[in-house]
Amino acid sequence: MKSFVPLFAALAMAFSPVGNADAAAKDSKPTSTKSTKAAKTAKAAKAKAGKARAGKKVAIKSSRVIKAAPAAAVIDYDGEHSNFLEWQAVREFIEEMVARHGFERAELDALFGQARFIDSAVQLVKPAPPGKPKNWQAYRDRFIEPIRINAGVRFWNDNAQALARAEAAYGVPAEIIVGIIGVETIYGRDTGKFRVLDTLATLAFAYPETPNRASRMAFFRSELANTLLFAREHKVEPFSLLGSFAGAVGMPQFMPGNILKYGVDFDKDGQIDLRTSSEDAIGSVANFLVQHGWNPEHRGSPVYAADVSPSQAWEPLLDRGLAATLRPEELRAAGVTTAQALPAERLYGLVNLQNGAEATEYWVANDNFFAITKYNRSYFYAMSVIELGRAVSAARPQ
Ligand SMILES: [Ca+2]
Repeated sequence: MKSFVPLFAALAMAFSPVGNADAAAKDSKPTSTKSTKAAKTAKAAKAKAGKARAGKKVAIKSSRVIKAAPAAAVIDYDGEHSNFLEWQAVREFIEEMVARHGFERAELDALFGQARFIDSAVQLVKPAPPGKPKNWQAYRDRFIEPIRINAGVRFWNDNAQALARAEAAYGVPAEIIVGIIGVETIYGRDTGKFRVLDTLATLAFAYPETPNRASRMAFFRSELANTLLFAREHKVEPFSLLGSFAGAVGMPQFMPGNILKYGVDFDKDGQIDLRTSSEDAIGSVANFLVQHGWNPEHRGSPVYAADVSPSQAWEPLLDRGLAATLRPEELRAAGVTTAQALPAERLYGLVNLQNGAEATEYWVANDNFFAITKYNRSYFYAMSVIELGRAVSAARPQ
């Protein structure tokens, strides 16, 4: 979390965490609902292997696929039936939900009796193999492209009123909200088809062997609890919640804990519905950003193109965490210059965007850039959001 390098690993997986996410959610959030299809390669055999690795006591009735459930047409039935109720850790989880939150044991038994093991989720959370050098331009090209821009123009036109209302209420410009929802799910086109309960149960109790396994399992276990709490509080059938392989829900890909904390019923129909209500998605994204440091008083671009001196005196200013901590004079003294003058009395961060074999780009970023990185802990992500929002804005008829 401190170092930046791992941030990019998350990106590589494309699994956009919203996930937004708080620290823990990061690598999980991701944007990667998109890769669910690709991930489907993992089948029953691998599922068994995965479970064995996870060292769980599993009673798998392998490949007994259960048909059914209401929204069958949209649900991803990649999962196989796995009797979660026979897993010790699941029993403990249920007891905790009963003791701590007053759930009915029988009700939770019934839910977990129907949950499926989603092997593709296990495969997708594995660390990406060490790959090619980071390349901002290549990453950027995936998001700043005509299909996404055109969908963004439609989304903006269809939701101009809600976007203006969010801007007035939270001080977050339409351009940024449009950038986030576009990068996350192409404006709701790609929100994920997994039942959130299935993927979270799988990742909470059978996370693959990775160095951070314990903390990731704890994170998904808490998101599983959040899912049950959210469903109860908002009177939603828990299996009706659909999301990415990591449990991120709806147009803005919020993890359930973030829906509880930052979700907004912006269309005031009594429900927080991030999957089908654009207004709720818009209000929730704006609220999330404000709660994570978006400063409405910082008008204008969150980033300034920068040049760095050959002296390398600026190197120690890199990787200072996801926060603006540097005064303009510190940047200048270290050889960082911007064509546009930096508003004084504010703090900034130095951002480097690597371009493979090509020259690295440098930017000076303010609080608002770093607020976007709280949504997904990556410079590439935040810059894509800004650039997509700009491109959509420029493409709209004035
Ligand atoms: Ca609503």
